[in-house]
Amino acid sequence: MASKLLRAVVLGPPGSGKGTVCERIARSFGLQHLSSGQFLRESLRGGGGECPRGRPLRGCVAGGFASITAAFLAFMTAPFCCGACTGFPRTLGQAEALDRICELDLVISLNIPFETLKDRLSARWVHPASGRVYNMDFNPPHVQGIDDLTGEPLVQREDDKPEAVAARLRKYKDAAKPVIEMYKSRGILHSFSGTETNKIWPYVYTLLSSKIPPILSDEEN
Ligand code: G5P
Ligand code: MG
Repeated sequence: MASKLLRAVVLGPPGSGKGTVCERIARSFGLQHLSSGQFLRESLRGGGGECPRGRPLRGCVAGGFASITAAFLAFMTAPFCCGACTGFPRTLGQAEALDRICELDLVISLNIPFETLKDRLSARWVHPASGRVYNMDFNPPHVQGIDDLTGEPLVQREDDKPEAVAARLRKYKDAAKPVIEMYKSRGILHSFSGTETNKIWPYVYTLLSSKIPPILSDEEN
């Protein structure tokens, strides 16, 4: 049976780099990255995504979970599914539901200026099947418009259009405030501000390293 390693969540507005940071955490510390946004997109597309240890994400939907909360609680509490999570919890209700059954070790909150978010999201391209994320400035694919690993086409997310981004940000601010306050009062909230993931990352890495031994150095990401 797998032992408990660490349960962390990464919070932040759309485009703040939750997915990017969480991928680095997953690689550097041998954890799983669970993304509720990717989970929802997979579910809408009819499945196909797999969590890194081979359990189909769509199984949660097919398995009769009534909501994303129910599905994520099942993932977060399964012994094989310890890891770092982005996008969940997103509301106080979700945070309280998670709280009732699972103790988080730490919460990372990313604070990135709005102008930076808009620029990043307008340059983001994704590989829908895997959720791999590119950015034309930050981490471009080897061939423009093509996924590095599969050779399949990349697409832009519908909700990355400027008008959708502004609405998502407003929604995030309202929903996230009480969640952040709750974790702050617990003393497990760690906030990072800046405009560049590469500058934030070494601090995140150092924080995580104080809780769990890394398997890669921070430069290896
Ligand atoms: P998602 O998918 O969770 P969001 O809006 O929370 O969506 P998003 O857009 O996926 O978050 P991110 O993961 O924070 O953003 O950011 P990212 O993809 O890592 O980075 C953004 C871009 O910037 C990328 O192109 C990346 O390469 C680039 N980048 C990173 N760092 C840098 C840098 O330093 N410099 C530059 N130039 N670029 C950089 O959720 C989607 C929707 O699903 C629903 C909601 O409706 C949500 O809006 N949902 C839920 N609904 C209910 N309950 C839940 N728990 C839900 N979870 C999701
Ligand atoms: Mg994301």
